[in-house]
Amino acid sequence: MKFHVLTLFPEMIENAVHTSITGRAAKKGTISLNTVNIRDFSVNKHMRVDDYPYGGGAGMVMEPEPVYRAWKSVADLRENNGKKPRCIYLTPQGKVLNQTLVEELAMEEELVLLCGHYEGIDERVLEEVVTDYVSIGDYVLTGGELAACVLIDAVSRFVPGVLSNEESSQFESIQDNLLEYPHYTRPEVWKNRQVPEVLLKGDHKKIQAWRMEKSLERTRQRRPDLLEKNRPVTTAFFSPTGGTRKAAEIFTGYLTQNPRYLDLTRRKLRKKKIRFSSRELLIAAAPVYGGQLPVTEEPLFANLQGEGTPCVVMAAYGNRHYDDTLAQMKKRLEEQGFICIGAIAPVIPHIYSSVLGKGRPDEEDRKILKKFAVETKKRLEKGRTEGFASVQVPGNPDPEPKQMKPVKKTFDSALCTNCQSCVQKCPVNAISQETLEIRGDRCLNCMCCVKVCKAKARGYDCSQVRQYLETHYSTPRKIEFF
Ligand code: 6GU
Repeated sequence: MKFHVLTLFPEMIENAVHTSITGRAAKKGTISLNTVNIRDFSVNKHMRVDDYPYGGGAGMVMEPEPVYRAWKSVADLRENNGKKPRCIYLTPQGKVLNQTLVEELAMEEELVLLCGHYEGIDERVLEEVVTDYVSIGDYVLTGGELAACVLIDAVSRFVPGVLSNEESSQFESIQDNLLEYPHYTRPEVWKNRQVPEVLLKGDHKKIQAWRMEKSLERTRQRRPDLLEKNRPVTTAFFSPTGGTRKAAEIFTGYLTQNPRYLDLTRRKLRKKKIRFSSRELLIAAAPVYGGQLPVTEEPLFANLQGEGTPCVVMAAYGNRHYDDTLAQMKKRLEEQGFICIGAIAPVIPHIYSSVLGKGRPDEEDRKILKKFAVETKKRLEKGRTEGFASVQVPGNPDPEPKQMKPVKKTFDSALCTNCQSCVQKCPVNAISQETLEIRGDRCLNCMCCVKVCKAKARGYDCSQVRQYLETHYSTPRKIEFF
């Protein structure tokens, strides 16, 4: 990440950024700082950069030309991809910086920060170069430099490689609008104060529960306003072979530290009615089968009931296409009280081919999933004040059910140990407990049984479909989101 700072006091920025963790990151080259002294671009023989305000009044105003030339010197430095660099003017009149904005800014490759002084900067140059107005809180500083340092520090923490593993594995509670739990180190007793008992024993589950409880208690006491913004996230997924689950987990991990997972691959959980309040968020994830939602006896997600609850739908597919799946999911969930605020179609390994979707989601996919997570957080924040907006998704919400050619399954009874794994794991209860035969009318051809069979007694032959798919759909597709 490159930070360019346009300022009258470069040493103020240099000193702050070249210290501590950001200093270490700058040394390593993970971040870089380029300060530009606006005074170097003065158009006045006395090197002045300010003048009296038109209309009179107290204070001086920074002239437009030096600021413009300073900005131009940076803009011209960039490899010109035709894009104006994102340029942030630090001002108490800006959007108040929060963690979502910090994360969003951390995804940029370069940022230009403009620091004002005196009464401000001539409005016309702001209109010309500024893309974002940012404040760091509701109080007034003497200039934008300290605010720029705060922004650089907060953004740098999100740049990969700036924090060590230890530093970044810290419980990022602010991400969920919760405050951190209290911390303790040796000695066990200090000034007659004991370290809480639970932390001294090694029960990790109990420790985690205690920390969560303290986080909540503390937020309730100190920052009740944050608690209102806290939104519990549930990810409900159907994933017979694990591909959808993986994509859903990656995305969910970018959204929250404390997700709840509902594995709807399990028949029992599809029957259980689950209600969501308007203060929650649902992520619903399913694989694409022949361009549509898989058809199960208890329809997928039919047991979930919202109450104006925002939801994000995810249709994971094996590099052919998601066709009508997102539209189907959106319709189904909106009929059940959810508002679909976003939709995404990640590419996962195809169940019938080891070539299609191989290695997906990859590094590039993770970037897109993260970008969509930040976008989702923005939509949630906006929805809190303005109400949630239902997103448009492509596809037919009511397609004719597709008759898919069944894949030929093989079963080698000589290898079978009758462990019943396939019977129990089959998402649609299509395998007979006694005969181990597959009921063709129920089978989804999801290949779960093949995957869970440790004895390798189950296999399948889909060479025809596979060849067709690999001939037509092997060019890797990019994740789309809406
Ligand atoms: Cl960004 N600038 C100044 N001058 N004062 C501030 C601020 C910024 N944010 C809060 N107060």
